[in-house]
Parts: sequence; C-alpha cells; structure tokens
Amino acid sequence: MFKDIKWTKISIVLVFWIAIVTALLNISGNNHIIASGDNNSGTNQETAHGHHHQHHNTGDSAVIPEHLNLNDKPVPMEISRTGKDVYVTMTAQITDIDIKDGYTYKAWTFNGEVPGPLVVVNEGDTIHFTLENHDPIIPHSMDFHAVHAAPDKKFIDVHPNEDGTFVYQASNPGVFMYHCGTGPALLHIGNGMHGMIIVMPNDGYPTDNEVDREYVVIQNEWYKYNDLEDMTYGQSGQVVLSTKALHDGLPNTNGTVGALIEEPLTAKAGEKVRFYVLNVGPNETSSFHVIGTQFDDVYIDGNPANHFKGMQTVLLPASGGAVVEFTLKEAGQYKFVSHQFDQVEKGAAGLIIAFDDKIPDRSELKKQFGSAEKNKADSEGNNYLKIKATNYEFDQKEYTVQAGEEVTIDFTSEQGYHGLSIDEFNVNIHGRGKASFTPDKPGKYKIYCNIYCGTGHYEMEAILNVK
Ligand SMILES: [Cu+2]
Repeated sequence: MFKDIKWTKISIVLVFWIAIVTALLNISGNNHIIASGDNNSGTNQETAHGHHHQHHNTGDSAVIPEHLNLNDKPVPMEISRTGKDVYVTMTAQITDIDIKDGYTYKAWTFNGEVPGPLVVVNEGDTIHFTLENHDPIIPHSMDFHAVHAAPDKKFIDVHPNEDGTFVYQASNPGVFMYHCGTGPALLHIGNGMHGMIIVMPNDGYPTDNEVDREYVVIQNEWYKYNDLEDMTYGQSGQVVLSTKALHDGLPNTNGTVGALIEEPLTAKAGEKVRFYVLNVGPNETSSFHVIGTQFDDVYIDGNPANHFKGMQTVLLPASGGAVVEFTLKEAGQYKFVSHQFDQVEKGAAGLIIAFDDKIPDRSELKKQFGSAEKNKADSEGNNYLKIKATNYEFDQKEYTVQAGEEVTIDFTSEQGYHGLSIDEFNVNIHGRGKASFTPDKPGKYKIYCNIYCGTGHYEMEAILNVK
C-alpha cells in the first residue's frame, strides 16, 4: 500500500516535469526558427497560421521554414470547354516574384503568377474548378466573385498536396475578382493569391463594334513579406499595375513596379481602346485614370447594364472592376494611373503609346522602354552570365564568353542550396552572389558546385568556354 502511493507520487512528479521540459523545448524551438530562419525544427509544422503573430515580433520578413528553399516553376493553368461546361484547373504554389530591383517576394500564388492567370468564361457557363495545392504546409482555397455559391461548401480549404473540385455557375456578366479565401484571407491575398475572372456578357457590350483593341489591367498592393501586422496596421510598400494576356501575343506581366512602363501597351491614334480593369487590393481603393483622355464609355463591374458616359476617373473599391473605353486622339505616350498619387509614388502607373503609323514589335519596345539594368544586362551580352542552379544541375551545360573581356557571373540557387566555383579564376560563390574576372586565355574551364548538396552532387558540373 505504502509502496503504491510512493510510486503514484513519483509518476505524477515525473509527468509534471516532462510537461514543463516539453513546453520549454517548444518555446525555444519556435524562437530558433523565427530568429534564424532555420528549418531544422518541425515545431511549427502543424500550426502554420497560428505562428504568424510570432513572426512579426522579430520585425524582419519571415519565410515559413518549409517555404525557404521553395521556388516552384509556374504550372500553367488548364482551361477547356465542352458546350457550356468549362473545366479550369489551377495550382496553389510558392514562387518568387521580383517586385522591384533587389526585392524578391516568395509569393503565395495561383500558378506562379501574381496576379494569378486570367480566367475568361461566358455568361451562363458552368465552371468545374479544380484547385491543386502544391504548398507543402498551408491550405488554400478559391473564392470566385463571379459565382453564386455557399462559401462553407464551395470556397473551402484544399489541404497541402491535395486537390479539390467545385462546381458553380457564372450566371452574371462582369469583371470579377478571385482570391484565396483561407484565413487569414488578408495574408493569403496580400501574399499574392488573387486574380481576375471575366464573365463575357451573352449579348456583348453596346459598344463592342466600336472597340479596336482591348487589354486587361489589374491593380494590387504589396506589404512587408508575409507580415499580417503590417498588412493590417501598416501601409502598402508598393502599389502596382499589371496586365494579363487577353489574346495571344499580348503582354502578360506580374504585379511588379514598372511592369507596364517597361512593357507598355500600344494602340493607334484614333482607335477606341477598351480596358478590363480590376483592383484586387487587398486594402486600398483605386482611382483609375488615363492621363490625356476621358472614358467615353464605362461599365461598372463590367456589367453592360451599368453603362456610364464621359467619366474622368473610375473608382474601383477593393475587389471592384470595370470596363473602360477611351480614344487616344493624338499619337503620343499616355500614362494611366491610380489618381491617388501616393499610389503613383509606390508604382501605380502604366503606359499606353498611341502610334500614327505601324506599331513596333514588342521586342523593339522593350529595348526602348525596358529598365536600364535589364538593358545593361542585355548589352553586356554573353559576358554577363546569369547562372541558375536547381538540384544537381546548372541551367546550361556550357557557357560561352569572350577572352580578354570582363565576365560577370550572377549566380542563384533556385532549388536546393548550391555553390559555384571556377578554380582558375578564383570564383567561389555560395548560395547566391556575383563574381567578376577577366579570362585572358581561350580554353574550357570547369564550373562545379562547391557545396556538398546531395547524392547528385558529384555530377553537378558545367563548362565555361572562353573563346
Ligand atoms: Cu491561400
């Protein structure tokens, strides 16, 4: 009897201490992840959302450990039609987006694009939508503003490495937003999960016959990386305009600073141009305006019934769309902006150029308007090498440069953690970085990974061919 009590006491004390030690280990484990970005500990695997508050306390951007080395190649959206049934498959994935020079955002995306790919259906279509979730730890979902559906049945979470299919009708025409609705929705939208779906009206727009050219323009804003507190209480860092290709051959950009300045839209003077515009927010309104013209016809939210004439600026609430039509009477360069000019300072400007004669090729325009840095890289030609590494290979087997000229290597590990060495030129980059040198003698030199990176490591080689 006495013995039993003693053992019971000892067990209780033991359980107590185990609990305390476990709790302490958990706390220190979390701090470790947050402070260093180390991914050795799995302590936050099961509660990805619950940890966001802790990330802010560090004041720096927090990549979720399981996302650290993830930069998934964009998986194209699939869309096909059988009669009035449209089958759309999209992928939730983690992909790097260069928001501006030197600021790469490990975005939560639909199909590796931010905004996500443009979806176009017709009024009355039935959408069979499948979401494939390639995010290893966080569930995602799809909320189409274009449909009527019970959110608790049709806009529900798709868990990591699973897919979900939902069926609904696009019964009303318009320019609509779609976004991930998984909580906190602000974080998922702010991190990049948004886009446009156009439901084309069965009877068209009354001005269809007047329109010569049409484009899509989307506004979104960016905050500190993955920072719900900044998204909630702070101010946007960048406000940007982007376009998605509505027809083959049109430009398709991400929402990056200067995207539509460096890759301007084009028209001929005197043509009627239509924009399908949308502001996805997540927080700010947009006051959409084209400098130097007026909107002769506007369809608020893209519904032909909401027909307005002669507007200077169209207010787009967060998740608001419109069809706007205008003419650039004189040849020249016209900027379009959000007339909330603090947003212009943050990037909310694009360019459409009206030409009297032939519209130049896109490549021609890029040369003229592309950023100085990108053009510099182009003009440096073969001696400026952008080398990317994925698991156990460099992106090319051989890189060719000219002898006697300075060579710059700009190296990034796109997948895994790799390095780049060329012994003859004392090049030794780890992970990511640049190195410059001038090879005097023509010849073939070995490029190899200088970090032991896994079982394919010993074959991770390429050749620098100096001619
Ligand atoms: Cu999401």
